[in-house]
Amino acid sequence: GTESEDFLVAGMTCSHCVRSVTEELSALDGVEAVNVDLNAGGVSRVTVASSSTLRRDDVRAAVTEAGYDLVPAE
Ligand code: 9UX
Repeated sequence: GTESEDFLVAGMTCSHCVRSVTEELSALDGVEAVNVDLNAGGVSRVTVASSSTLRRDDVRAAVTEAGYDLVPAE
């Protein structure tokens, strides 16, 4: 089934940032939906719904590719 997982991403400040991160994460295997709760200039919560288990390294790589920083797990 589909499960959602939250990640924290720093550095996003506008809707274009949101789109970049969403597009990169959407390209990962099994990802069905991405939601970004934008906190401009701060840390934004990114929720990823996936039908397969997400690997944190893959998520980090996608966020980095988009130009932002995955915040270490809480
Ligand atoms: Mo524009 Mo959002 O450079 O960082 S994409 S503000």
